[in-house]
Amino acid sequence: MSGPVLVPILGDQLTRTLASLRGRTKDDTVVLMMEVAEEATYVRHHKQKLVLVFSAMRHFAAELEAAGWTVDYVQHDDPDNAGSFTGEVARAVERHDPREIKVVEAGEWRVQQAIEEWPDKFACEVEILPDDRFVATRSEFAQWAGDRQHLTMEYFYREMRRKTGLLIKDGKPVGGKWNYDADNRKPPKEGLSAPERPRFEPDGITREVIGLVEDRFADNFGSLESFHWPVTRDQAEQAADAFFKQRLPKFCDYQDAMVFGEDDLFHSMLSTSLNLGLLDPLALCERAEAEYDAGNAPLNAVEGFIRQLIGWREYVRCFYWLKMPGLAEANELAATRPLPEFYWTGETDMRCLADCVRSTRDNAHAHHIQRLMVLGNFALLAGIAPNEVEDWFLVVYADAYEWVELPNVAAMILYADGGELATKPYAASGNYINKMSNYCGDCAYSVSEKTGEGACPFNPLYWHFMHRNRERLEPNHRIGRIYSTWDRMGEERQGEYLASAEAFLESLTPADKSWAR
Ligand code: FAD
Ligand code: DLZ
Ligand code: SF4
Repeated sequence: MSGPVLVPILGDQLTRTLASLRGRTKDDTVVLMMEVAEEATYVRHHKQKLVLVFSAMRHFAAELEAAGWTVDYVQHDDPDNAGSFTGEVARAVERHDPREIKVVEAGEWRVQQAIEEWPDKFACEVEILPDDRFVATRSEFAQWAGDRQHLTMEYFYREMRRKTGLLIKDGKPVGGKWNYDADNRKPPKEGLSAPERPRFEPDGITREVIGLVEDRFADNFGSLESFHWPVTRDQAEQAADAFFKQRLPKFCDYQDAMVFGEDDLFHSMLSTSLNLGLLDPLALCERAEAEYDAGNAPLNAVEGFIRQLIGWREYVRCFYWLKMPGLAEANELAATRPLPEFYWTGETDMRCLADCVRSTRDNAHAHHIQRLMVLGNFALLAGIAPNEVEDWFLVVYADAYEWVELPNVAAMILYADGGELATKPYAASGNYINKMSNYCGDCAYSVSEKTGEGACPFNPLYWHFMHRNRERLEPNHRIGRIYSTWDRMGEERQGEYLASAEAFLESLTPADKSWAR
């Protein structure tokens, strides 16, 4: 075979310096990009995610073509579309008779399984390259994990600080501490709101994709009324510039705060661009460090932002690859309750949950603490089956890919991995939500009431969760002491908590599973 080199680029590999493009000559390469039904339907993605991925792919193809690359682009509505990556690569092999296929490994296990079959399926050479857009390699992480019982993120993060040299001076962490998280828990002040972030009006390409999604995915979850995500590298960089100028200084002070109707506060809103490959995480961290060096942002903000990227983001990716495929089936706490319907409709009197679901539906986004301490905490306390929660989180967010979603859902919020990632479950009663938000004041439930019909449901659910998981959780020294409080309550009070929780759980309407798959 003497044809060109075929370079398939997947929808979350929209990076000009991708390993499969580096060093290639343009007249000897055909880039293949494929909109395929299999990816659009393995779960029923939020409409904004579909628009985002298709629009960003089409813009990226145009950018490559403008730079002189040959791009073979297969659209979703092409009548000959084979519907899968493997099927489309097979058709491209027929068209181009390539001498070699060079592809960067997939971000998700499901897709990587398919790619690993290509060397046997196709007659030409197939080279699968590591995705080097991350700081940590999978083998480096596996070595670090070794036979540690807990894979504490903080220690991994320190390794990444040393590896990158970020906020390191003379071999020591700048400011003397590795982590300033303790300074990052300010409750919201009255009237707290963040500066507006740039919103990008849909251009012709995006409008065409909106038409496609409205036509073919009309019944999927979510609103398309306001689609403003960055879909090109230029737009993503504008969004990053605005974050560094306007939000970074307060990024950490209010990182755990929640305000009714304020959907992103001081968060960066950069995860969609990062996960598509439009932004480079290391370059963002270097930029954050430069803001600190220039005196434009305090150390706690800059360290916190860097920790999210070279700490948590890198850590969850490596954790995913270390634990798959078992992680997708993990259910340490044997949780079996169906997902309640209000996760889709937002129809609940719990004001915190209603607001988080509303933001999720309108924006395909909710910020971290809403995902963790409201939506996630409720699923944990109520004992929702991990597969149902995982599907929901994979469907509803524009930044959701299994490599980042699954560790956060299965291990961080549901403790389904048995505590390798989180040393204790992130379980909290209404008190926590009340302290960190302004949700409770106008809620139909009373956060100060512990049991009975009008009590905040998080209060009895918290004790129901602790009680039913006692055998597993009591030996954990980080949480075990809570049981002396429970025991001191006495049987009558305990009975009131358990009866209130059970009455509430009984009242939940299960969701129709067809929302997700
Ligand atoms: P910021 O608050 O501005 O944080 C900056 C960046 O740090 C993010 O853009 C993200 O890239 C990274 N980051 C922060 N926390 C995490 C984390 N726990 N794991 C990985 N990266 C992190 N993030 C996703 O990208 N996709 C998901 O599908 C996803 N699902 C989640 C599910 C649950 C239950 C939880 C608790 C968290 C999840 N996250 C996910 C992590 C985090 O909530 C989002 O990255 C963040 O809300 C995105 O908004 P932002 O860009 O404004 O983040
Ligand atoms: C999320 C997504 C969707 C909805 N559609 C496509 C697609 O049609 N073509 C494509 O290349 N990528 C798509 N993606 C992103 C992929 O799911 C993503 O690249 C894989 O998760 C990588 O493992
Ligand atoms: Fe949520 Fe409870 Fe507060 Fe209502 S009272 S907003 S349910 S935490």
